[in-house]
Amino acid sequence: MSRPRPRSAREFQRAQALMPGGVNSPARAFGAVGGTPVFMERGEGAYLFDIDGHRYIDYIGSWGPHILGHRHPAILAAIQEALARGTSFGAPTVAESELAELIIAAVPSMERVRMVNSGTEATMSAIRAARGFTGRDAIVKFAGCYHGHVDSLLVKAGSGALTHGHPSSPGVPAGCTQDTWVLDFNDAQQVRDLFRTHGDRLAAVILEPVVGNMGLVIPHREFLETLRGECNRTGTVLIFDEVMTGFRLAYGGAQELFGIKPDLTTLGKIVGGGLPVGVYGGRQDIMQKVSPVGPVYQAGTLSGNPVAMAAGIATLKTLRDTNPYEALRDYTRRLAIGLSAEAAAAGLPHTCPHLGSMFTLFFHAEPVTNLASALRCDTALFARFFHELLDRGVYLACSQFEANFVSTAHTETDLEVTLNAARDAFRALAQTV
Ligand code: KE4
Repeated sequence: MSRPRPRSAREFQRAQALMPGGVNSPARAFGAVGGTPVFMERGEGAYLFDIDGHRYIDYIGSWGPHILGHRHPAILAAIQEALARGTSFGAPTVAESELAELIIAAVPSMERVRMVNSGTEATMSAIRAARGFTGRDAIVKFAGCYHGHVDSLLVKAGSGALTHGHPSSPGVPAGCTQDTWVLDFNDAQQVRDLFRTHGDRLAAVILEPVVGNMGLVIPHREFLETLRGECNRTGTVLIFDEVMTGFRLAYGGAQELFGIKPDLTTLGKIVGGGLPVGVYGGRQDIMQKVSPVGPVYQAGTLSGNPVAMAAGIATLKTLRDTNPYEALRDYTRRLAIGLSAEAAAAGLPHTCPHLGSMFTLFFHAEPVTNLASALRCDTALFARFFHELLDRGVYLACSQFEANFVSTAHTETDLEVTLNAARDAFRALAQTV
């Protein structure tokens, strides 16, 4: 079944002599699954096409942005129309206000927003705003959650940091993380214990309200409610990092789904429609601390770039006006149930949680509820599963510790092809375990 990819192999060799690992983001390096990363030439709807001429059903969607599939006509038209007026002016544009209005209408907790260029910038800036607002230094994160490569948050991080085995990165001085507490996700008692002893010192808690960066880990409602209550009691800023879940799980994100209102929210991925956009925002009294109205400095040459704004506006308007979330949930549910049935038929221990248009197939029989349980997955088996699917034209996230994404472009035929490929892949695995 192997699909020869000689051009990817040659291009990877070339890239490795130019960029660390031959990539511009470790998540793409196939570090967790081995083999040579596939160099892509173009995307179309639910599909990616590599430089060796192979087509893949794409469940990464550029790690989340392409909820509407590749090259959605409304997004392309908006980008082209913006390009006709220029690429960047270093001055305010109407498009920034238009995207801000769409975000604020979709996410009521975000009373004021600031555009930046990546999820990392958004989380870094949100932490700074929370510290500036409270005058406190200590922050709390959860093991396995990934919030971008922010110094103070690269502690027991997920995603690529987990995949590449460096969840706490060298190069980050102790001074950057000495004020970072790391608790276990979904452990409400740990939260209560920490807040009881240190609550008045905590500037912020930051979490992925629904985790994608351990693979998909769904929160216990009590955990989220405890966080909200403890932050209310101590004046700690509750930050929902919705870079992945924003506009993904619902138009209003995970906070709409779970009915929990954070003080600050970070966004990325979908909000830029495939172009570089991050956003942070929330309570007006906190955001008023941000420069130039307040003393918390944050800036960016290309922040609010008009071409990226146009892509974000077109994406959000399309999601708002078509409301595809029920259809996305239905496809994802049937896919996850089908994958689980095929894995069970092959006798392979697994769980396949799904929520909205996100899913992960874990090679671990018990539910994955936190980092410790995620680390019990059979990552070697996952790596083989990944390549069995890849060689059958199905492109999953190249790590056990990532979520997969369904788009509005995925069809019934794609679902059938995916499940047939998974059945054959599981059978191939079962013969060797
Ligand atoms: P970026 O700086 O990569 O735009 O966003 C960082 C980030 C922040 N918060 C959450 C919840 C995120 O998932 C991310 C980035 N996600 C990874 C995939 N798990 C991006 C892929 C990559 O690093 O190449």
